Amino acid sequence: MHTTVGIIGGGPSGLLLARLLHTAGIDSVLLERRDRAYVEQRQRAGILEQATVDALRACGAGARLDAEGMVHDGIELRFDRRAHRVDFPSLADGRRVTVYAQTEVVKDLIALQLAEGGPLLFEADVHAVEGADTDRPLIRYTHEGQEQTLTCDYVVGCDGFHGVARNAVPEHLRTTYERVYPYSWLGILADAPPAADELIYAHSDRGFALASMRSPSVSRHYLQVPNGTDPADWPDDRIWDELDARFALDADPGWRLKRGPVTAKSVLPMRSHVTEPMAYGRVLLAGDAAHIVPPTGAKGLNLAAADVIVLARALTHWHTTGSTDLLESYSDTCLRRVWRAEHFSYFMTTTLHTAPDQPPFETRLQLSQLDRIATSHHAAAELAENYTGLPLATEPPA
Ligand code: RFL
Ligand code: PHB
Repeated sequence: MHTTVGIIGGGPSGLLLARLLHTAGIDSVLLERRDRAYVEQRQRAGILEQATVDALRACGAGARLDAEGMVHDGIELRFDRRAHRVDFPSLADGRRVTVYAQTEVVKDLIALQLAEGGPLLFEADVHAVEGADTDRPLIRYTHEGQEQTLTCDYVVGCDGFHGVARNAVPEHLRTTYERVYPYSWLGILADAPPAADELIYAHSDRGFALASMRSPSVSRHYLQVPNGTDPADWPDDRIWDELDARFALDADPGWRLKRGPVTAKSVLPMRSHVTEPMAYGRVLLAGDAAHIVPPTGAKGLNLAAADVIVLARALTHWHTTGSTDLLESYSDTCLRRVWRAEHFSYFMTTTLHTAPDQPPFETRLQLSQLDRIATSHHAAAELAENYTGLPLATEPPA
């Protein structure tokens, strides 16, 4: 089998790329190792930047997003037992974010691609990418018990952090930057109305907490926990009590989260990771395959979308003009934005979490920084601009 663009991985980056290419009249084959139900149920991110929303609309996946997505104009920061709201439109040039779960984005993109796109194969496990430095790179995969090969003009690795495509960049040309954090998140889904109209990020002397949502009747909350935490050690009542303690406000001592049945519970470790470059020959990497951020800045899914928006433009330019200019600058163009999001995610994470054995000096610095955001237009604007998403660069740095 041959295709123009072979896409490995059916997460948000692979699915959105397949749709953007389809819209541009470029054929692709998408290979996903898991089954459809697994991919559609994986609980992950929830915040979409405007550029992500625009790309989903442009490729025909906007209907349910527009009907069910919740547009948010800000977030609340709680620290030192007080609350401060960061207003996005007034600080960041009218920008807002949309709360719409990754699970729903993935469901919408899969339904569209199966209805009117190129082949999307589930349970197609890729084990090798060969010939990156030739005109005909090749993907080897197993599907329905058979060994298969797919030759391509270009291969895009959208296969996440544990994927195989990254190995197509020769080791001596690859640089990896990484930071692992000394804490994890315990995340829950609950059949309970959200805590407030907007998300609440809390710094407390008991650690970080985040109150998010999936719909007017479903909440998604997170607690900082030690690495290696077993969710079984956290019965529902313990989770709710701890969330309430971390969100406590002196000015409103009766404030409590709305409780309800907990329907999912999991622990996720936190990591920052960048692999450079994001391309070698005719193999290009996008999304978590090339970079990971800790989720505190809500950037992972949006960075994945930004990569494939830039990549779809570059592939379309090549397909219509024969010029590989934009493909050659793809890695540099993306990495500039990736590093900004890496810094913002690191900043949000290290400002809001309390490390084990954190010296009191550092806690005072965190509180000083949060107070600065609450009192300085410039400091708040810096947060708002990064949170709502910086403009998509179309050119590499000069
Ligand atoms: P994904 O979503 O990991 O998709 C990669 C896909 O590739 C498939 N795959 C293969 N397919 C074929 N052959 C192989 N050899 C393959 N190897 C892998 C996988 O099955 C999978 O379907 O990457 P993508 O598309 O780049 O999208 C990135 C986002 O998913 C990710 O950045 C965010 O979800 C990050 N993230 C979160 N971000 C937030 O902003 N808020 C969150 O609460 C949040 N929670 C999370 C997360 C990431 C997690 N991971 C990756 C462990 C929770 C988790 C658990
Ligand atoms: C989520 O709703 O899952 C979510 C929201 C904001 C974050 C991380 C996760 O920073």
